[in-house]
Amino acid sequence: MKGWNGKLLRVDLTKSKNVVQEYSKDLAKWFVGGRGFAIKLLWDELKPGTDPLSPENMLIFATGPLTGFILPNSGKMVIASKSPLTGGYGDGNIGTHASPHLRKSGLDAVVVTGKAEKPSYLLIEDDNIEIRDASNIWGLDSYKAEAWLKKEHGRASGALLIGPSGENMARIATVVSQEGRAGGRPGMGAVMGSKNLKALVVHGTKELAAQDPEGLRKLGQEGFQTILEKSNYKWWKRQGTMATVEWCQEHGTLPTHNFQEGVFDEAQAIDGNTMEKMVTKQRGCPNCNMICGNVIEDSEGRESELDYENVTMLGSVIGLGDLRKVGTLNRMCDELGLDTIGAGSVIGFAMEAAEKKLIDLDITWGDFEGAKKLLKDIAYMRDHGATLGLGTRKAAEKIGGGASDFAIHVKGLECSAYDCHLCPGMALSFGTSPIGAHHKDAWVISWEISTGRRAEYNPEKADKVIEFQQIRGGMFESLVTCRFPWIELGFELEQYTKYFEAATGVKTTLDELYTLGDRVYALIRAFWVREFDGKWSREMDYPPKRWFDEPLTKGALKGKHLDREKYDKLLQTYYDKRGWDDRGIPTKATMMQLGLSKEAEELEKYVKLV
Ligand code: PTT
Ligand code: SF4
Repeated sequence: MKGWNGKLLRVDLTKSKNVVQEYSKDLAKWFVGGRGFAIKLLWDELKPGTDPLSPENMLIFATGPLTGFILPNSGKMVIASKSPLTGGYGDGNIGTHASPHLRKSGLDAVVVTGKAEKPSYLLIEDDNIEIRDASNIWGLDSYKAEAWLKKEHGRASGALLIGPSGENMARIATVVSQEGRAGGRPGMGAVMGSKNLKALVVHGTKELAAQDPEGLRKLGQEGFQTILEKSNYKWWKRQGTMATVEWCQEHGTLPTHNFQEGVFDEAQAIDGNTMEKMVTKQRGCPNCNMICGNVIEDSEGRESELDYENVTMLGSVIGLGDLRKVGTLNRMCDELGLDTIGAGSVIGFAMEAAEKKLIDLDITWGDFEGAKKLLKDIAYMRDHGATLGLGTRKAAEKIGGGASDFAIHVKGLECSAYDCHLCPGMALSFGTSPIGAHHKDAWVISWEISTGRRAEYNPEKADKVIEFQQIRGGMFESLVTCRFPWIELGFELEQYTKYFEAATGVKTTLDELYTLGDRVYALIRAFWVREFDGKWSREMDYPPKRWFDEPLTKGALKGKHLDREKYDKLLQTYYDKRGWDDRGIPTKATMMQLGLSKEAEELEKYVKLV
């Protein structure tokens, strides 16, 4: 089984034991890697109803068969678990040196269960696997803790770690690496903290075996060259994801003041052009020649690595029009290990709740010092932060008084930075994303707007959402490489089938990889339904209420809002095309077609399948 190492590491922190296991060939064949592995392992092994913050929950770090080879953008990894933020399936994708190192240690994945007696970190150095004492770095921010770990284990090693927010189990805590990479928005950092696990440090030196090493080497070389020759390359290197600020402002989709508006008066002050004048260096993931992390000096003279989501959620969403100050909030999130999207969303929510006098908090739109204080309070789960750190949905439920009407989330995961008052396709993407409101699976907004039919609810929008979910949510998350060469520069998708064949010796087609996406999606949906004990309805796939009920009051889109009836029809079209029933549950026939007959049987214990 070349390409795959065929082994995963299981660590039980309660018993302080670990074992390297060979996994079945079927797992590789049907679920490939990354997200595919994660959902299959969670489905098979996690007891339904497990408390996400209990020792029994499983925390999975999973690479794919392309990870770590010298191929374009192959330094990524999926981190997955049952989410303490949503109660369903959660994962994130992070670029980190830990990814190639894990593969070079002879492993494809690590599954962590249990809870260590005291703060610990997991060390993997090829076959040497140890659970080590982390008491001296527990409580440190992620920058300081990573610096200590690198000193101890060498700069070349890779580390994944949590900051204080993960230790305190803030539900919007993420996993961080390399001072500016983050992954696992649905509270993966809190799961790590609940296990007393501060970090995972990996150093692998073995050779990663491919079926056709020479062919793969050539393909990789050509791939890197093709990227350099793409017409968009130079523009990408200038602004990376930050070009999206200007684009969203122009199209009225830049979320502002907790998604009340789609334009921000001070957008220019936080956009990519402003950033270009401030950039001091660029950083990125391993095996990448189009690195996109733009570093600026923040308002306190420290480095901060910017991305579109970070800047918008900590800028326009909270009414802050000063890029260096936004940079400071962003840097704090990285240090504290807080997801910037979750953090910006709960702060925007808190500002609105304060304005409406639903909470006794002295904070107003754009209040930089107030936002700084809230970030710390959330990370340490104290004062108002103890409520807000539960995430927007739960905080709103606790606060009451109609606060849920302006809690911007789907299934408990805060929306990433796209206002959808007039983007039904993107709203459908948020509604049906397998982890809650994340743009990562189906970023259809650019297509939707550029076709000039953004206000329509036509069936092509459901098709596009599904196609993107197959490519981005299925294929890239399971092969585990960065999708940016394809979506940002137009790198050819067919190349990935060639990489797959040269790495594993298994011939595949894009259609087969799309079917893999459908399989992964059906099983993730089954997992949610099982975790909700069969109590599932289509309302779970609705976008935030605000986009239906509160029209925009500013800009060219003034007066626009989503139409509930039309959205519901579009959702039905989506279900029909996916072979899911009216509740949004895969039918028995769909499950069988995807090779999930055993899983369908299990699901029938919780809900009657159509
Ligand atoms: C991702 C989400 C995103 S998506 C961003 S910016 W983006 C935010 N980044 C954060 C951050 O930084 N610090 C922090 N404390 N919290 C953050 N939360 C937010 O998390 C990221 C890039 C980006 S930048 C994107 S879109 C692409 N995402 C990919 C993906 O999901 N899959 C894939 N196969 N390739 C991808 N390539 C791109 O990677 P989550 P990274 Mg991230 C600092 O994980 O949980 O999915 O949330 O991984 O290494 O930082 O690269 O405009
Ligand atoms: Fe990482 Fe950006 Fe390169 Fe993708 S393009 S691998 S996110 S640095």
